[in-house]
Amino acid sequence: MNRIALVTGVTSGIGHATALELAKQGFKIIATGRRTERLEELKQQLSGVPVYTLAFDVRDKNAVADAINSLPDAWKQIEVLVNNAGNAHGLSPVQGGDLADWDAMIDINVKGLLYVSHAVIPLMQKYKKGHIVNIGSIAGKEVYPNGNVYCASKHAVDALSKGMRMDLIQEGIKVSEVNPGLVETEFSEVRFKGDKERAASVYQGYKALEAQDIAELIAFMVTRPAHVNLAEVMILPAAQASATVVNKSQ
Ligand code: NDP
Ligand code: 8X3
Repeated sequence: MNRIALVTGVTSGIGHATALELAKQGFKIIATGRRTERLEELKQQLSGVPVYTLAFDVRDKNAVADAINSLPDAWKQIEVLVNNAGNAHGLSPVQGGDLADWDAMIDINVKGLLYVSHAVIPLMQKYKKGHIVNIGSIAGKEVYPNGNVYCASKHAVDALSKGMRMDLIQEGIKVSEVNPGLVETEFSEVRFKGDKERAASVYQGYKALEAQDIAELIAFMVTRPAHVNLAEVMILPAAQASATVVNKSQ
């Protein structure tokens, strides 16, 4: 197989598991994130699999374009793009919101996804083939108290996924969206700015999803026959019914 998948945010959580799972399915991996030492670790972990690492901040549109343009020709035939890089920053009422947190969420989750897509889509257009998987969230379908800007950023991902699907259909490029509920990753540690105890409490009293659960779903989506597009999937822990209803008594 000579299929290439670019995954953003492979240095942790869902992106890391997705890179490993797609490699297992035979994809060559373009692995991106900011933490270069973790990119190198992933490369070691995938020894035997062709891996190309690109370190950039998705907020920096010039860095994104330069990184994608710097790929050797053999790596430019990207078939699958997983727009995964993203995070929540803070959980507070809008009247007490931190402007830096708001900028981070909008710049990373929304504009970053757009910058990476803008750089990769022309490479897919060349071959009239491709599959973009955007990682949205249940927070892109519902709003919860204090989730204001994070929820808005994921609602934007939801709108962009639908819009991209419409626009790219004539290019032969599939667009899918995966909307996870609670997944135990570094997500809450980032949201709560390194407060490990508070982060751990988010996942206590029930069995949260694991990054691997999402990775397997993504791998399934991108290995369907050419005529099939799993356009949108919400994946929740069995203990979760909505963004705010979680059975923590298990
Ligand atoms: P993690 O914090 O474990 O991973 C986030 C990844 O995003 C890291 O690899 C990080 O890499 C990368 N990233 C963050 N900011 C930037 C940036 N500015 N530039 C480049 N890369 C960046 O979280 P998850 O794996 O949980 O999150 C992955 C995606 O899943 C996100 O979009 C998140 O919103 C979404 N999601 C998560 C859920 C959950 O409950 N965990 C539920 C629903 C959706 P680095 O720091 O090295 O740059
Ligand atoms: C991550 C899930 O519920 O914390 O997108 O927003 S949630």
